[in-house]
Amino acid sequence: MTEDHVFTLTQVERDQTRAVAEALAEVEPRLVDDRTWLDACRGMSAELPERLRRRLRAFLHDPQLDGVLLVRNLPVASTLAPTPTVYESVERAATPAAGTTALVSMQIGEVIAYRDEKSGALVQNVVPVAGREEQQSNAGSVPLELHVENAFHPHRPDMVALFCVRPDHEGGAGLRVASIRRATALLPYDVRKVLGEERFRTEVPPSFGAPGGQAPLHAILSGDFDDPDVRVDFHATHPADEQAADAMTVLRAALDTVTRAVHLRPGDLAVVDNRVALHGRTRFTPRYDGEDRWLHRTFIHLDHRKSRALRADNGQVLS
Ligand SMILES: O=C(O)CCC(=O)C(=O)O
Ligand SMILES: [Fe+2]
Repeated sequence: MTEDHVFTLTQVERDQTRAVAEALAEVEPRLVDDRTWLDACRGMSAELPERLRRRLRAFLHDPQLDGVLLVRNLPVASTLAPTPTVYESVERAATPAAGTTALVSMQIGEVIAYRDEKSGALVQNVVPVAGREEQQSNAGSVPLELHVENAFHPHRPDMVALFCVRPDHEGGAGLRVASIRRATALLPYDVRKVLGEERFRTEVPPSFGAPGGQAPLHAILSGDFDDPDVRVDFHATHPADEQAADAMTVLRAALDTVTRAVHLRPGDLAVVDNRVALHGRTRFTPRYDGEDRWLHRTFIHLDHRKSRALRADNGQVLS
């Protein structure tokens, strides 16, 4: 990958960010999901370094070919708690790391969550969980298939932010990112046409109370023919007919060709544009010793109003 997608804070900018995150960590009741704290976070996100805010603004205008922005050299804590080990772990405490993740996310848009996923918490932990190694979720450690986040959901995130708190022991775990903007050029016209038709279904996870019956048909590519949005999860999306299956196979090969692995280091925050890029993860070996790989994750909507009917009291959680 060219380095166009990387933005590195200077030491001065890092210190400036640390000061904002530390001030935010003092805001009562020091809970991420609390409305008062979130209001403070939204406001304080305007105090992030100007160069970073400009870069985020440019990324919102155009996510470039890769559909990912990697912000490096954000502040990290000098002492860290052990990596959580439980399933569905979330970060309710407004630690500086959770605050940093929320500050950058709030500068991009509105942080949202789903009542039916990770108990509706806005900052979630991505950690390996013993016994779930083989699972196609962020608790696993086998390769995680490329996917658009919550591809089944009509109000899926526009952006996904992943902040590295702690890397895996061997530094081998890679966040995989594949951009449809890069893959489209590799797709024959006829394949693109099929992918643009409602010939695919994406399973709804049981936690979202899958209504009896089949998930609705949807297209994988939509919008502009030459610069489409993408909606597919290679674990959960299924073709409805043979031609659709063939088109998915070609799409998958094209995405595999353009996939890049990003090895996140502490203080790195990846912003993935969930409309034009898929993400996944390479294999790694957890030890479950409190020092395992640990990311904070947020979901971001760019037009909060669109999901208003699903959010009680104009809060952040969709139900
Ligand atoms: O572990 C990773 O790098 C990404 C996991 C993932 O897909 C997610 O948390 O949404
Ligand atoms: Fe994901």
